[in-house]
Amino acid sequence: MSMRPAIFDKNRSILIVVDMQPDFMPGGALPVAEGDTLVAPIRELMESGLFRHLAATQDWHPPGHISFASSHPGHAPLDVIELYGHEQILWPDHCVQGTPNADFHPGIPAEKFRVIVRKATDPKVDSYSAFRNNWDSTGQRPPTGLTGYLRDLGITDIFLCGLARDFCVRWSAEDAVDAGFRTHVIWDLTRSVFPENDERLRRELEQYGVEFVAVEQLCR
Ligand code: VGL
Ligand code: ZN
Repeated sequence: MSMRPAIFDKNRSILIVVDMQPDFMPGGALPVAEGDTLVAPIRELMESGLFRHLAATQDWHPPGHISFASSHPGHAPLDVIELYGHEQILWPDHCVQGTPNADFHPGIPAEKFRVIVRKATDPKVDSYSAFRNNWDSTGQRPPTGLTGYLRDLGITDIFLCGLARDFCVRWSAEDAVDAGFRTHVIWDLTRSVFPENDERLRRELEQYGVEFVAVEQLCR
């Protein structure tokens, strides 16, 4: 069983709340089962005072984004195409910039975030991770700037929660490990688009060097 990190330095830790937007919740365009059940416990964690530093990501696509099935005639949501040499899942139109369902869920106290990364704003490139876009036409994964921001703050430990466990949380966690941060996923404060693959996902993240913690172990 995972435990609260032995050394939890409030000054060097940040909670990153990933994509807690209505489009990823039941009734939204790309609903994640039980996504809405995370709102109250994430709010509680944000208000607990355990974390001094709070950040968020927001999926923020321009209309007609390349990741939308609607931008690829003849394709349907969840089709997989090749884009710049990598697999791209095509999604329903979701989290379109400025639409109500792209806002933070009203139960998330967004005024507490000291930094908010709006991602997937490049019309031609998808972005799951808080740290880097997916691959672009030149084969690069351009950084969002968050790594440098967090290093400048003296952050050593990143705690991730939110949606979706198997996409934006996963990619953020792997990039955080690659950037040299100790990386913790608050597993019970995440949910997957494809929960049938959760066991394998957890094993793969563990192998990658991600640590897992349950919220009640943090807040006890
Ligand atoms: C996400 C699919 C497409 C996520 C965002 O937040 O995990 N998944 N865009
Ligand atoms: Zn998206």
